Amino acid sequence: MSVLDNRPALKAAVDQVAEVAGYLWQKGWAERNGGNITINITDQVDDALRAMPAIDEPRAIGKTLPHIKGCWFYCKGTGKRMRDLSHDPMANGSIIRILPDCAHYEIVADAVVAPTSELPSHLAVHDYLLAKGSPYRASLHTHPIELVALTHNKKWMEKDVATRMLWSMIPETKAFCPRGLGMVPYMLPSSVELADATIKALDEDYDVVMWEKHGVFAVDTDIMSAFDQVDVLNKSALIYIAARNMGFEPDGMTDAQMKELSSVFGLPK
Ligand code: 2HA
Ligand code: ZN
Repeated sequence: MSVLDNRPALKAAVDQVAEVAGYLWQKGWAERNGGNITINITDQVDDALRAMPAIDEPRAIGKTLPHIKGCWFYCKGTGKRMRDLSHDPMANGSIIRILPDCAHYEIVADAVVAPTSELPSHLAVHDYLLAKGSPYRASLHTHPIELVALTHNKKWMEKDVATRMLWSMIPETKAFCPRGLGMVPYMLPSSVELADATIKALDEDYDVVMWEKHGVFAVDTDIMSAFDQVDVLNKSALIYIAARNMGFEPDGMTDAQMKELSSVFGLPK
């Protein structure tokens, strides 16, 4: 028996996380327990699930987050591997509900799997998204090799320098990651400072934020769309590297070509 049984909408959302977790592993972006995924599943929770008792004691989030009061999330488990989650999402992640005090949560799932160590920062992002009235329900943290490599050079950490280069490698990147890549300087993983800086960068109007020498954090309506934004950015980084490996600096699309793309596709920047 699983809480996903006879709940096709909830099962589809969790299965999509499992599918993305498999892609992260295949791409080499998810060594060991690297990366995190959380999705807001409140809309997929029915009354019967709402009435189910928790399977463990309430735990503190470590923050008070008023906008996620009563919300439900599927979260990757702490220390769990994406490659394991891809074939057994309920043994490597769990479903939690936020208690009315907005500072504690409890697990309502098949097994007691403690959520990701990055839970406070992921939940703070979901809280921010709901406060803003955003339709985004998914957040993804992963370690895309080529994008992380870019951040080891100060030039690419300057605001929108990497964005312009990545957008200019292939038209799809600007079309499908239209807000570009925000940059957050190195901060300790799991720290409150990193969570706050991430939310600030998302608020400056990025969907994908780069953590210097660490990884990306992406938000979108669902987890597949968040993955797609990171995937197109990393594809551009690969094209840049391929050109450099052929012995030249790639020209990139011209400003006029980018402008035309933005006006035809109705892109925001
Ligand atoms: O949870 O990638 O940054 C594993 C991580 C933390
Ligand atoms: Zn990480």
